[in-house]
Amino acid sequence: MERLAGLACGRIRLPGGWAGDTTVRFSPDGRIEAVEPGLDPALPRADGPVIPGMPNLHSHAFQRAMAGLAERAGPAEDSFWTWRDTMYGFVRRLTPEDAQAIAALLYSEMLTQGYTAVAEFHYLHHAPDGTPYADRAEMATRIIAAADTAGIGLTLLPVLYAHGGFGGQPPADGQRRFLNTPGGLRAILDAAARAMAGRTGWRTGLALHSLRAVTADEMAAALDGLPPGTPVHIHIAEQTAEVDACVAWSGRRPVEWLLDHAPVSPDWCLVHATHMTADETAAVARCGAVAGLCPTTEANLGDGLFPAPAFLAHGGRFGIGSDSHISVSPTEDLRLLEYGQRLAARQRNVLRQPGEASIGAGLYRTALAGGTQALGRPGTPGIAAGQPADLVILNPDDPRLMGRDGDALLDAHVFAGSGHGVRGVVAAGCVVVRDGRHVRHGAIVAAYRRALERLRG
Ligand code: NGQ
Ligand code: ZN
Repeated sequence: MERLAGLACGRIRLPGGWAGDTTVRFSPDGRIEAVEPGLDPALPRADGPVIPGMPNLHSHAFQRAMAGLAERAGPAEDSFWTWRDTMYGFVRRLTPEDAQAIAALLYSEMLTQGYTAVAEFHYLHHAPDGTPYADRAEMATRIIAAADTAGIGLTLLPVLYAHGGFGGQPPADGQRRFLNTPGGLRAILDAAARAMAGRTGWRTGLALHSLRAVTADEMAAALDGLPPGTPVHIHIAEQTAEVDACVAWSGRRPVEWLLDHAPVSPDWCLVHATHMTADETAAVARCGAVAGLCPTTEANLGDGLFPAPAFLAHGGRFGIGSDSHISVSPTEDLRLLEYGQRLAARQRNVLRQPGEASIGAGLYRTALAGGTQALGRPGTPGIAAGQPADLVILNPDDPRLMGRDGDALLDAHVFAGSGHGVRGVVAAGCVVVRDGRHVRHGAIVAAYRRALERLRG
């Protein structure tokens, strides 16, 4: 992949707002070194307006290959839980090679849509019968290899998954590939951290699958000794049945229980957090954790609506993720986030950010900040010195974007349907998307096709 020394940009969205002629210089390891006024003629020229790449804060890569396969009505009422059974059936046959091919395809798709980094919530650890692979980190290594192939930034979150329900219930058969003790998980984490060393912006963190999957003691053991600044992600309060089961077990709702029993801080990302009371909503906002919103998956699985207006009113932070990858588009997820609220409130322009009239630009900026925080990337989010050089070049020839400038461009990019809005993408200083295509498209798609054939055979 071509590594750039920088980019000369005629229009660019910087942390402080839109700017004209600007030079962004990259260090040899792919970080932004300086942002300077003027166009350096020695550097390549961006052939469209430049915006920061979006972090994707929640992904289960393997699920991309089952997108669309759970849209057939079953014998009884379908739900999140029947979808989950389909997913368990799907992972039964998946090999490490398959997982790598699917992840590489997915990550290349993310890049072409303008996601430049991903937090992989990785729980598919073991062989189909639940035996760890000879290398316990085999599956983690496949994710790392896939991110390398695609050239996306990676925050790898090996997931602690130990039980099948609240209070340490035994796991189901379909969950065997996911299971670890805190010690087993730590081994995967350490191996992954070694394998990932040296890549710009890459890091590990820790995930707890859900309060259904870990006991209080296991959670404490997993968190013990984690350096401050390490991202900690957890699925929480996605489904009302989960809330009911949590109350039946503990007398507390999931978010309430978590805030009482865990050191939830800005290092944490509460994925979904759909079902919260007003008090829970305010408390999560106040503690500075990021709400990890995945609107297309949450809609696809019939979760419910996140209380976004109240959460934002309390200063809450959020980012977006594509989760099950029923959609792999940051603009589609941002749009649905706003549309869900419009449908519920019967209003327009609901999720406005303080001091910002533009809904598209406000959502983009806020999700960028929340995603950067959730991926464990310190510093000013976006196109700023010290950050990985993750830039998206919009396509001024896309009719949806023609004649638009500044925040109106972001409003059109987010809201005006789908098109070919992304022309080029630079991730950690390397050109990964050119003319709307991933630079390794052919080889990545061929490997994906072979994996699908294997899975079908
Ligand atoms: C997952 N996905 O782990 O893939 C979950 C479903 C579960 C979402 N929550 C499985 N969207 O929660 O047990
Ligand atoms: Zn998830």
